Amino acid sequence: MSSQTAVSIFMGSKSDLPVVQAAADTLAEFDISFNMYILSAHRTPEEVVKTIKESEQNGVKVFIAAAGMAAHLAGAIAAQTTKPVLGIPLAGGDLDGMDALLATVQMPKGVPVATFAIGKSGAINAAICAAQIIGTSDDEMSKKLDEYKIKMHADVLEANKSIQ
Ligand code: RP5
Repeated sequence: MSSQTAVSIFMGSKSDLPVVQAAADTLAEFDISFNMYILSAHRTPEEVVKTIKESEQNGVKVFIAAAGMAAHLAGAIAAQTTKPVLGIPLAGGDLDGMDALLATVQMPKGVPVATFAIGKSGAINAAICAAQIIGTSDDEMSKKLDEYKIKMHADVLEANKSIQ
């Protein structure tokens, strides 16, 4: 484990990794240091708490948590930290992610979890939001975010041009 890490990504199961990888890849695009953990609010609750504390000692500024079904992981992390917690609801159960979306977004007052779209888009946006949080006190990160937006704009115009 590195001594200074900006983001900790938690996911509830190894089965979540293919989607959560999009968050990791996006953080890497922004050169943000992170650690990733497969730990479950229900199956390994003590290890979740221990890893939150270790993350904070390592200087983590933002937590990202992805889980499906009852999806208590983001809320369980928010219960233990005052750092921002970004929740990614995942599809996988019979309810296709609606279960995880509601579980992640419906936090009681005083314990916020910023909740993103279900699945890969949510994973990417959670990572961009982590970059934005870091960018509030880091001009270089803020510049990278400006460049990201400019490229997105150019890509859409290019796609439009390609079908004319
Ligand atoms: C959640 O239950 C996990 O985040 C995962 O999305 C879902 C199913 O887990 P597995 O049964 O695939 O381990 O806790």
